[in-house]
Amino acid sequence: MAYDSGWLPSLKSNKEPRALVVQLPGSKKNTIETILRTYMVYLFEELEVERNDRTDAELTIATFDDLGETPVNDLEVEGYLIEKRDYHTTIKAETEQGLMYGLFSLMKQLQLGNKLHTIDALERPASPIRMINHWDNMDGTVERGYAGRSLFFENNAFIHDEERITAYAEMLASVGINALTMNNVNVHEVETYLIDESLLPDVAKHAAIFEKYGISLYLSINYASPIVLGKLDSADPLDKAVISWWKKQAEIIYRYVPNLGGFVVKADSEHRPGPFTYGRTHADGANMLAAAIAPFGGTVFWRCFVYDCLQDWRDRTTDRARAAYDHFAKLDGQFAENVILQIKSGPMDFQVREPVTPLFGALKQTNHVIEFQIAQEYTGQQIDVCFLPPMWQEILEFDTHAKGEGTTVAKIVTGNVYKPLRMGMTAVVNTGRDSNWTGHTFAQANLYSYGMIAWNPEVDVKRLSSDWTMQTFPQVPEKTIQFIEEVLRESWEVYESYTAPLGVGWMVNTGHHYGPDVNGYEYSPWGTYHFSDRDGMGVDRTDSGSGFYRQYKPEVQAIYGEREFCPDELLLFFHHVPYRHRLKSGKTVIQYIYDSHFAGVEKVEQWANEWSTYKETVPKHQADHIEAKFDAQVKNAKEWRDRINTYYYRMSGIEDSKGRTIYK
Ligand code: GCV
Repeated sequence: MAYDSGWLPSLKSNKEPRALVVQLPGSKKNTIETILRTYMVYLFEELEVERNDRTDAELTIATFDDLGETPVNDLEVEGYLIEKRDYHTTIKAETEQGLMYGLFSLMKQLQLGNKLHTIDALERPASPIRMINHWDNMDGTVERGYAGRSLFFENNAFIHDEERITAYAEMLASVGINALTMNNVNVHEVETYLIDESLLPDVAKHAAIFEKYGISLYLSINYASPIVLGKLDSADPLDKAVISWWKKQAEIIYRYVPNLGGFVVKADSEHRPGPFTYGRTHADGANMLAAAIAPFGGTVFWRCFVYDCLQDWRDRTTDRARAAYDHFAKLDGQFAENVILQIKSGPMDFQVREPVTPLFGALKQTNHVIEFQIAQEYTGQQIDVCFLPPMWQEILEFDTHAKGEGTTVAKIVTGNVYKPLRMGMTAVVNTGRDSNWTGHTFAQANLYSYGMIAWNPEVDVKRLSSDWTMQTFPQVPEKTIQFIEEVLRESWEVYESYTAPLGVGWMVNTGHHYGPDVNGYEYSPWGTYHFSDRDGMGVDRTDSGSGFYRQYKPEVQAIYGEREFCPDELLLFFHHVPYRHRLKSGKTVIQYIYDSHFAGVEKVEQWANEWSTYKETVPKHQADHIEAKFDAQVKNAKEWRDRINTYYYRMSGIEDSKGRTIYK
């Protein structure tokens, strides 16, 4: 095998030195059998899978139907029950998909060292949509990909590596992911043909593999397809010729790929075509596509990442942070039932620290999902370690106050506030053809945890880091496990400490977005500024500035709108303050900048040093790989520290109170 199986059982797992007999009575269960034969074999010395009853079976996997029982506990399509009785365990569910999730969960418990006869569970996912988005291009590149080339494409064609795609589907299904787009939301010329008869048979083959694991395949489509493929002169959503072109195309698409989940659409965003060209709204655009695929059960995911990327930096009245809310809040209730809005978690773009977008809480009659970025575009690019679940958890726990106190984002996106909307999560995935799937081995923990959080947003994030570490390094001493867990848990705040300070964001190199360039985006058209001058820095989004904070509910406005109530970590997102402004910690902004940048580098150096004592305890290829990543992270952190500290020393002329080295 050219790739490892991530956290799933593998050669390195601890085996029980005994046999296990599993019986699979009733319906077909081919996927269940495949999973058993692929992974359970690593957990027991000998494995027997039996289709008929066996008196010595210790594990039965069967639907209620197979067992002739009435379903209990409202498990619906995806839930499962693991029941233990006198050394006999049964996984029960209403469907084979439910059984599959039950089996993965059981194997996880076994991997964590629990004995079969002690395991029981009753689980149902919190929301029906648990999706990932690939940003893969057909030439084999991956936009913002840091784990090798595309799993699906090369040389403008499909690769068709069935073994790898099957292993991938198993990995995703093991953490409950049930939907996937295979191509970039920036749909270029070649990828526009993914919905054409020339490529649909290839799409169908992939949809069939993923379907076995309960994963619906979606395609990102080009809004201008009627022009590119249909040779029409317009893509106007209200134009009869356009409507009928999409209708016919949908018939063709679903003839080839009857199980296609539907489309993901990036329209009127970063130079992509969209309904604005024709003076139409995003509801017009989305609904037209939705009507075309509705007869086939298709769904349109419509992205809300719509803003002016040709802004004049001199124009202080435009604020990119306002854009998603300004465009979409007013359209609430106007979208068809099979449209789901896809909303980035923050109002800007996956920065290491941003507030939650005010669009959560503003949509009461519209299906929507939150979009996270597992790919570490702005958070270290899978070179620097940055375990993202603590950030996601903070976002999900944010109280929008939309329907009184306690209206958290988690409650909204799991459909517990405004029912009965179709809700859930999606995320830009971090995988590619690297043997460990994710570039940095530690970045696997982000994919693993995303699945777990999408299944249950209330999951204990500490458990995620420890479960992932123990499953991924099953034969490693306790001390090494503790070290890895600690690094994961601290890593987001450490990354934040040596990069752009106090929520201001950006300051990255333009284009590729790795490493520091304080003014890289300062005079650009992207709406991404820090407004530093000799007196202070930060973006005024209060009433004296863009007024963005008013998009939140009054209780939230009261916090973000006032300097003294605004949390330190978001101060510069909402306020322009003098360098000597005192944070809640008592430190001045400038001293905080110096201190956090020195501390961040020290921490990363400490990790790199400590790794040299732990590396002996993990397999050599992983030890060397992690060492190389730490070394690169130290280099990156130092560059950030010195650029930021020097820049702000030169701007402010204020000395570091501790007299450390700042390159003046
Ligand atoms: C796929 C950011 C990224 C782009 C990405 C875009 C999006 O701007 O830098 O690479 O495009 O977000 O989410 O559509």
